[in-house]
Amino acid sequence: MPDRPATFADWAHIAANELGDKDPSALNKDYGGIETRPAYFASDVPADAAAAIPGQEPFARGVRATMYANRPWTIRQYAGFSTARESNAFYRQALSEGQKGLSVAFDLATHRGYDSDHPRVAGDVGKAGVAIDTVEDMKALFAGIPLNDVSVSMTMNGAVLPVLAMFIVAAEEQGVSQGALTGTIQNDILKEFMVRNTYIYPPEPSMRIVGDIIAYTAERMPRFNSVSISGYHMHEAGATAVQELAYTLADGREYVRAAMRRGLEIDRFAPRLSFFFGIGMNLFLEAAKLRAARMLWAGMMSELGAKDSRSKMLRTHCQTSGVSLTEQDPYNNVVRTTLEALAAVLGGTQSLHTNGFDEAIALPSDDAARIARNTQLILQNESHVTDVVDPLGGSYYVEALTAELVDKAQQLIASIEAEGGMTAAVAAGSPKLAIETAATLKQARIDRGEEVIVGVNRYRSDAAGRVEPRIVDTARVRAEQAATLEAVRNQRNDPECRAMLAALREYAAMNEGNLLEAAVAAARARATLGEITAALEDVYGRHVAETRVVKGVYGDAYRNDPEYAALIDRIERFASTSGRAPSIYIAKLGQDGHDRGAKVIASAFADVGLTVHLGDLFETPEEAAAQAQSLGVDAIGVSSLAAGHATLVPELMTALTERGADEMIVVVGGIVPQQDQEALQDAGVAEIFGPGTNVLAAAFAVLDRIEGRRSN
Ligand code: DCA
Repeated sequence: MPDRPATFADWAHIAANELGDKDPSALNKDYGGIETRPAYFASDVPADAAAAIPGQEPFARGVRATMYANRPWTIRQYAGFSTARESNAFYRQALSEGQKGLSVAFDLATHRGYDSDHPRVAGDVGKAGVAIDTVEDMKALFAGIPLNDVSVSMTMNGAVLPVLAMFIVAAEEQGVSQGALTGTIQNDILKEFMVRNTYIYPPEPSMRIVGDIIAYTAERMPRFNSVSISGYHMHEAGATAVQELAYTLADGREYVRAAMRRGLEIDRFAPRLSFFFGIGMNLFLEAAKLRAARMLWAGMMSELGAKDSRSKMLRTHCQTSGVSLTEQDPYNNVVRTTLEALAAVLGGTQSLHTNGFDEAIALPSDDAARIARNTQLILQNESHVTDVVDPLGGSYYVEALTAELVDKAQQLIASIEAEGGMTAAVAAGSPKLAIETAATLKQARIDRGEEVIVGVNRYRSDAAGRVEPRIVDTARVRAEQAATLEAVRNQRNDPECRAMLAALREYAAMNEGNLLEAAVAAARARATLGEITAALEDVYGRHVAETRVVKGVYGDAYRNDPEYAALIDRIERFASTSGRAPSIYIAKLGQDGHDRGAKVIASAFADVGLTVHLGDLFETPEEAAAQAQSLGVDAIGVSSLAAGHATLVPELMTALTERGADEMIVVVGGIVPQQDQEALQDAGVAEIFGPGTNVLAAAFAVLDRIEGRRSN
């Protein structure tokens, strides 16, 4: 044994006996630009890691000296569905069973600033979250929940002004002043333009709204976190760990700069900026990611001039990964979520959501929600992981990985800076394209079996359990919401409400005043969410994103693959007999902006030789039918990830029939529960591709259908 710290070379010497002719580097792994070796040693640990103390800058080992030994993380489950009344009952039950904080999921109609009775949102109301139209809904949502005691996070970005305003007014009418409110508003619009797509206005006015909220809360809501700078959605869209870190922190820097440009002093608002990361299955990488994030933020904030140590603390919420869940053999998801939760805890998260095991299928059932919550309770109460602060500190591997992540993320952050900062990069679309490329690569690796997913591309089982998901009756929710809306509109003082909306419009048009302050006054006068949104839309307009398809990535990964070659061949034969390639229109219907699946499919199908038209986001079924017909495509592929399909796909079929285009093949991909599958097939849908579908298999199936239809 050497009397100095061991090195990789020492190990390689010993390992040679087991490796034979194989070079040790054959065991290296690539985690999206981070290359790991099969063994780590004291010599791999950077010198500053040994000096790190929990609770001390740059906080690699945690933002608190005592961490969970003194106070465990907050169990904060993201939930919301149907009406405010039903969600309220769910929250109260959860709080009585050990949950500590609330986290509200709003439906897509609310996200995009439409009242529930708006015709564009017929398929979305109450589906992927709770429907909120007025202060009355917000009051019902928190009835019997003391808002001076329970901290509330609200995932809202597009319609952030009316939602936060209604929350403030609901609390006020519950007897809790805004200064006493604790919680977080997501208010992170930049990542919406990159991945999640629940924006409303164009980037520039959207950034003004973020700034107004930071300013308002800094002054009047000192306990409230003004932004939850989110990497989660990038993670879910397929970003690598380095991309998630770099883009999230670069977004954070952009918000700080925007607030400073308004004359706010950095240490006045920065302690209330918070973060949100996604946690996937790579246990140590994900734990190291949180450690690296804290180091990067502390450095960045010092550079920006922060003096207060609290301004440099990266406090974060984490959520286990939704895309890591599988529809096949769904009980495996309990195990996946447990491991991801452990990674978040080992990384030192402040607050955590664990997914329900049935979330690859639909909204979590009561059973799945209870098990998800209990996963955290078991970690906190039975596993003893809370007893010691940062138990991974000093691990050769984790410390080296942390340093490597910091280094690679810094390089990417520097390149964003060279592009002119994140707002400019987002406008140019470069981060979005980089994430889409990473997602397509990952899909190709899964389809080729290079990444194993148990129960999906290996170890499939016929005995896999089924689940009974929660189904929301949108028509009923819409009817109830419409009745409340009507009552509110009838009972309010209309001239006063109109005056408040006019003032809001004026603040926007003149670029003066604080928009949140005006929105609070409008909400108090019972203006609806749709009206507040529309008042600003009059001035700012609604943003329409450009859709682009990544080319070549999927095809490159498949070079030399016989099945891939067979598919290409078949498409070429089709083209030579028909005089053109088979064609498909990929549509996203309703307000569901989750477009990773649609983008990956569009990109892979284009690479195999189909003519692919990618539709705009947020189309109505009628608009999609008209587009597809005018393009003369053979098939329409609808991607549905937010439960709107049950209403929207049958409407699409009707629209096609009415236009005399019912020979067009319709396939659906995404999250479609068994119950809905039968209804969709009855409506004439040719194929349904669930999560985990191999993309080549899907392309073959679509071709079979197109050829079958043509030969009939
Ligand atoms: N010793 C003493 N006090 C502690 C300790 C400790 N070891 N750990 C935490 N605390 C205190 C904190 O200082 C904090 O009080 P403060 O707000 O007055 O400073 C309080 O306990 C709450 O702890 P914290 O760690 O801040 O946890 P949360 O209130 O749950 O906030 C945070 C977490 C990430 C900052 C917040 O933005 C959040 O909850 N985000 C959730 C976002 C979300 O749900 N998104 C859904 C998609």
